[in-house]
Amino acid sequence: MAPSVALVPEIQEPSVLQAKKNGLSGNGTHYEVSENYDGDYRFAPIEEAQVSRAMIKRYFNMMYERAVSDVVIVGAGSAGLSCAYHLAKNRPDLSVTIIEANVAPGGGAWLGGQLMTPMVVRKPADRFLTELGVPFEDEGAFVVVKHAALFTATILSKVLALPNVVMMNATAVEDLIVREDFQGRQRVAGVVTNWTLVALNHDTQSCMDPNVITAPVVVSATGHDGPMGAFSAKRLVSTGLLKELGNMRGLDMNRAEPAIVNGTREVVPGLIMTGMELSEHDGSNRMGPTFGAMMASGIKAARETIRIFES
Ligand code: 48N
Repeated sequence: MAPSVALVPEIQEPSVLQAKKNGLSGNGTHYEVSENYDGDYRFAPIEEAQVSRAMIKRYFNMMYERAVSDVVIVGAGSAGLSCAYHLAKNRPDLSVTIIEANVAPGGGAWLGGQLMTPMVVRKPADRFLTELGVPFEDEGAFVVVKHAALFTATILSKVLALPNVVMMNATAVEDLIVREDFQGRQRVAGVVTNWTLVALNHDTQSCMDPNVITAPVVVSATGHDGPMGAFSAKRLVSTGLLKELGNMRGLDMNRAEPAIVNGTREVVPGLIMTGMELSEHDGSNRMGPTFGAMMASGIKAARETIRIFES
């Protein structure tokens, strides 16, 4: 007979925790909060363990649930966030999991060019700014958002407010799950993750094994620079799924932006590539400090993802 699995007894909150959950102070008396900024600001009482448990319960439940996701988006820069927004808004039934290596998502979209803050977006990509409610100044063929962070903070807040989106920042994708599909083709079927600080220290500690998230579609938006730029494109080469990197070409705004948007596609079965990572994969030009192609490429990646789920 299979040994009965002793259920972990429900954690008994110390009575003082229960008391505080019920709006009582530790000694059972009711507490008062006060918003008196003249020296008598009072918070509701709390036990430190309540804070730990509030975080742990939510984060690890999310990790447990998203171990199987519908779509994983690697990289929360302007392309990845534009993809997440369009995808999660148009397909609220899909679980969208964003993996971002930096503590701060946003990639290169916190600044315009050469650390200057205004963000240039060429028409027709200004329509996405209007959809998001990001104000801009109209200069004719292009528009200017007064601070790049206004775009990034706005789209980030809207993406994270969508119920079917979760984001794991400070978390790196350090490999791809690649399986043979029923047609005998090599297919990307998810990602291999680790805390970024761990991923950056594999040569200082041995055997810090990763975690995995499976998904039928992975959208890679890892950009062209930074400590892990063009991650998936490089991994496709090292696993033999791509013969060689195209390597990003010199700056040519008029060639670069349409090439990135029109080139956004499923580069291998199960992996859609978007944004500046595509310039490294395809060998297309860079566009420098103009961001409309990132937004439009992200939207196209979302449309390609939806097409896969609807095919
Ligand atoms: O902003 P980026 O780098 O990438 P995109 O493609 O969203 O936007 C690119 C854009 O900012 C430009 O480079 C502009 C248009 N300039 C062009 C030019 O000619 O110079 O965002 C990529 C994100 C970053 O936040 C990284 O931290 C993250 O991806 N990332 C990863 N996250 C998880 N796992 C990884 N392995 C990984 N690698 C990168």
